[in-house]
Amino acid sequence: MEAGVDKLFESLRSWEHPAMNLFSGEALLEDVVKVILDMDPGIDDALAIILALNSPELEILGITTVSGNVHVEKTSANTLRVLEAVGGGDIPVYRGAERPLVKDLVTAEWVHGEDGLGDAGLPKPSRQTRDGAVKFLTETLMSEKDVTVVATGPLTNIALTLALEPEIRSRLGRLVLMGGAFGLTPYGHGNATPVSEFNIHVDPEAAKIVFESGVNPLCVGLDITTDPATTLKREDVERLASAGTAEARTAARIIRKFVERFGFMQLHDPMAVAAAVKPSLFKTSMQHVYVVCEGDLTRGQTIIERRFWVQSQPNTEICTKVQPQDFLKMFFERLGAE
Ligand SMILES: [Ca+2]
Repeated sequence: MEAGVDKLFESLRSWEHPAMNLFSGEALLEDVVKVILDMDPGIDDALAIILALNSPELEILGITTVSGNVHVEKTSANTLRVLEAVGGGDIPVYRGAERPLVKDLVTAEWVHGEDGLGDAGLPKPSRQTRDGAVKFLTETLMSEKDVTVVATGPLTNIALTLALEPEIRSRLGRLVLMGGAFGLTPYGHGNATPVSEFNIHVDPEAAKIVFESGVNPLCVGLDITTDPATTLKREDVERLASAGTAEARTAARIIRKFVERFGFMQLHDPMAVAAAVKPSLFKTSMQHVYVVCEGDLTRGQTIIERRFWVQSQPNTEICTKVQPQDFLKMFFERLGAE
């Protein structure tokens, strides 16, 4: 019987029309998307790693780290700690930018804990990260076509990569980023300042380079990630903790203190992974985005062009809606907490 199934898959794979999708929305094996995750774990980055590892639609080529929620020394160690907790220990991790391009680093221990992983006491990693995140990004994106990059931290590594090797702009499959607050929904206001989202706020010059690069990023911003319908609640921590998988238990451990304190947990970074896995869950809008680099309150603000008389090319695809139930169903299922 199994041999028969294998044969069927073999014949499907050899079909001449690779875009043919026989499983209504589910990826065929040849549709597997090669991804690099660029991140600053970070509680929600940790959940994004776990979701990505358990998404058969994605092949993770490597993870690059950056300073953001905490210093890159910690975000690098945290990436390894999460990978080792959920069986992803063989994925290469490359340490990236220590500080933003121009500004001084701003971190968020008050949100993510002193260790950046919710002070959950996850064991120290048994291996080291490798140096050279930007080198890894550049070499991989130049040697492999159509790789998707999912960036869920400040965009320092990505900006450096695009600046070093402009040809990557046309070779990149897709840049999906968690970042920005665009005012396109009632939730699209800031979290680092009243108008700025944290990732863009930390390194606005890098974000400006990325938004103006012509790669047309797909932005999963606060407009959808802070919609209360998509957040985890107190009871969800127990649901994860009591599930039988290492993935769910690790997630529960990492988010527990945050949820006890705030009463909820927004799934910013996992939603960016979901957008790479299943774009059909999202509605989007093409807009021209300006990034503000100056001002205590306005640094990192992402403003969309709304004046009809201004001729501007859209440079960004912004998510304006996610199906909350479908997204949460995917999240829980893939962590093994159905
Ligand atoms: Ca992050």
